[in-house]
Amino acid sequence: MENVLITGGAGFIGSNFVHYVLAKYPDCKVVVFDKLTYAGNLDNLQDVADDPRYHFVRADICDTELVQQVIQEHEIQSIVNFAADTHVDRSILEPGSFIQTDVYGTHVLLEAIREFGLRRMVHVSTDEVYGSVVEGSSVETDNLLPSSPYSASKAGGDLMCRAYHVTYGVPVVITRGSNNFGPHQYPEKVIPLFITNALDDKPLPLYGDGQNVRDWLYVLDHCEAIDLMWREGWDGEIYNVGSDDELTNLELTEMLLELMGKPRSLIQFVEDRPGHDRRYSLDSTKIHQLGWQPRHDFEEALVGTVRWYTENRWWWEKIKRGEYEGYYQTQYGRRPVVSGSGN
Ligand code: NAD
Ligand code: TDX
Repeated sequence: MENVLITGGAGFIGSNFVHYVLAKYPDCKVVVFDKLTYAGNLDNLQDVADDPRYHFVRADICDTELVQQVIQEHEIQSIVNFAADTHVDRSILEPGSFIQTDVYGTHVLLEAIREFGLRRMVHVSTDEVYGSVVEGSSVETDNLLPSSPYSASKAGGDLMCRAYHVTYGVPVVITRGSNNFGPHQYPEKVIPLFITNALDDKPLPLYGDGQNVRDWLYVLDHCEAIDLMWREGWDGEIYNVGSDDELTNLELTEMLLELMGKPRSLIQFVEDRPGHDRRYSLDSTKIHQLGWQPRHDFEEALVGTVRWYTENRWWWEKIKRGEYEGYYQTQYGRRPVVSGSGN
C-alpha cells in the first residue's frame, strides 16, 4: 500500500477513516494533516498515537507551502480530503471560513497533486450540494442548487475538483455522502446533540415542524465507500453515497428517546433554521455498481451510537462545557439554548 495524507483526519469521519485504514492496511503510512479547529480533536486519535505508521501535522490546508512540504517530506502518494468547516448553523453565522477552507483549501490540495503528480485525491463531499429534493432522488449529473453558505462552499470545492480534472487531468474522485452518524461526532450535529442532551435530561431543540427528511449513513459504511473510491474509483467521476434510510427529524428524535427510555416531553420545537433544506435523497446506483452497499442496519448502528455516547462522557462533556446545547432564533439572531457557563 501507500503513503496517504488524510486532511481533516482529527474530525469525526476523518478519524474513523484513519482507524479504518490502519486496521485494514498494515503497510500503509498515514499522515493526518489537520488545523485542529474547534471540531478537530486529538482525543479521536489518541489510541493510534504510538503507531509508527501514523504521523500528525497540525496545519491549514490553505497553507500552500506547508501542504507541499509535508507531501515531499512524507513521500505522499495520495490524499483523502475530509478537511472542511462542516456545520450548517455555523455557516449561517460566519460564512467566511467556510469559503476559505472548503473552496480555497481544496484548490491548494489540487495544485499540490498537480505539482507532485500524486496518484489520486478522494474529495469527500456531501448530498447538500444538490439542495432540497422534494421528490425523487439526486443523481450525480443533477444541477447543484446549494442553500446554505456551507453547501455552497462544498459545491465550490466540488466544481474546482472537476475543473482541475478537465483542465489539467488531475486525478480526483468526488464522493457525495448523506448525513453521517456514529462515534466521535461533534455534539453540534443533531444525533450527538440530541443523545447528549437527553442523557442529561436537557431539551432537544427540534427545528420548525420536525418534518425535514435526512438519509442516515453509518460512518463505517461511509469509510468503506471512501476506501473503495480511493482504490478503485474512476478519476473525474462523482459518486453518491447514500443509505436509503430516510427519516423525518421528528421520527428520528422519537426513535432516540424511545431507545434511551427518555420522555417525549424533552422535545422542544424551536424556530426553524433559515434556508433549511426540506429533504435530501440520493440515488446511489453508480457506487452500487462498483460493489459498495451499506452493511450496517440503521437501528442497530443507532443503538451502538447511543451506547458509545453513554459510555464516553469523558469525550463529550469537556466539549460541551463552555459550549452550547443547540440554537434557537431570537429577534437578535440565533442564540444558544443553554449558554456555556464553563461549569
Ligand atoms: P468535522 O467538522 O467533524 O471535521 C472536520 C475536520 O477538518 C476537523 O478535524 C477540523 O479541524 C479540520 N479542518 C477544518 N478546517 C481545516 C483547515 N483549513 N485545514 C486543515 N484542517 C481543517 O467534519 P466531518 O463531519 O467529519 O466531515 C468531514 C468531511 O465529510 C467534510 O468535508 C464534510 O463536508 C463531509 N461530509 C460530512 C457529512 C456528515 O454528515 N458529517 C456527510 C457528508 C459529507
Ligand atoms: O439542534 C438541531 N435541531 C434540528 O432540528 C440541529 C443541530 C439540527 N436539527 C435538524 C436540522 C436538519 O434537518 O436536524 C437535521 C440534521 O441537522 P445537522 O446535524 O445540523 O445536519 P445537516 O444540516 O443535515 O448537515 C449534515 O449533513 C451533511 C452535516 O452537518 C454536514 O456536514 C453534511 O455535509
